[in-house]
Amino acid sequence: MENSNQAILDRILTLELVRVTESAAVAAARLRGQGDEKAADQVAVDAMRTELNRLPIDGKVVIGEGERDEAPMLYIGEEVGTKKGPKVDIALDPLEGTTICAKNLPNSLAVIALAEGGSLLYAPDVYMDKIAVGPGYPEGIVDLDKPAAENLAAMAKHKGCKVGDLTACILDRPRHAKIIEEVRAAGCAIRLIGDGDVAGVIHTTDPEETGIDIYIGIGGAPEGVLAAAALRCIGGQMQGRLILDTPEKVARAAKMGIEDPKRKYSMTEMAKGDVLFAATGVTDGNMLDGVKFSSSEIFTHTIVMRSSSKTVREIKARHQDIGKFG
Ligand code: VTB
Repeated sequence: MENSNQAILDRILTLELVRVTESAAVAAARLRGQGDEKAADQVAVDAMRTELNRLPIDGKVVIGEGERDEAPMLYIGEEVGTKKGPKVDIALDPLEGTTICAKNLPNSLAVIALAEGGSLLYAPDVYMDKIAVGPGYPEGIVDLDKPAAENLAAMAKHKGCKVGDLTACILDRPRHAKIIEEVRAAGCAIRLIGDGDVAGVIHTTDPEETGIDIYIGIGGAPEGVLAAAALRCIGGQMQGRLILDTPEKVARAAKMGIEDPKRKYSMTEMAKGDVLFAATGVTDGNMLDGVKFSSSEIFTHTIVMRSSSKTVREIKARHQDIGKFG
């Protein structure tokens, strides 16, 4: 398989993907702190789409900016790429954390995942209940359906530390009041984040660097699939369950092929097959630096990885041809 044309192309694509997220990140970074989420998102979408259409792929957006009638660009089902290349599914978020970018707070990212056609979960834009931990734990160490205290105790036992030495990352939302209370009662530290749970999940893969051991809570389902794609590449465990709490959502999900509305998905069920993932920092974050501008250069910091080889590359780029970013 590694010597087939497809595999060689995928290896090249891994690096090509960097240009795609770099371009979106630079565009969004120009609008950091401007308080205009929509404008920042729009420029990121435009830049990502332009770069994607240069890639030698026959790509289909499966997780994108929204349904076709609500998103003019990078909508679910849009075909991208030169069409001269492998059939691939694409999940993307040109600006994950629009609010954090608009406020210039940490951890907004430009993100993309690319996988063999048919291997990403076609998730509707609803909420997903998620739990994620990084590599190094035995399979099944945590479970979405177990109480937080039990999950945290199992992690601490495996690590040989106290629950109080662990930190959980949770989106700061009223819907999380109960889980926050449970985690605090267990003695675990919490980092409450305003937005950006793709970064929150990825941060579990390097607790020493990020200070995050586990991600818990309800965020967007599209972000869940993107995060699962990332963990597939670095290692770690994740489970997700779509929140289909109205007949309308159940019907929408059914149209996308989801038969069991209560199903708990493993990481591999959300992103199977060979997956490529890239993220470039827009604002400074715990793992990635944000874009930096000088009069003659632009600096970007990107993480790019591939599930089949588990290679994780960090690319710090200096762009002197700043005109290419428009
Ligand atoms: C998360 C987070 C996103 O939405 O998925 C969150 O990753 C969940 O939705 O950055 P609510 O904001 O409705 O709670 C974002 O914050 C924004 O897309």
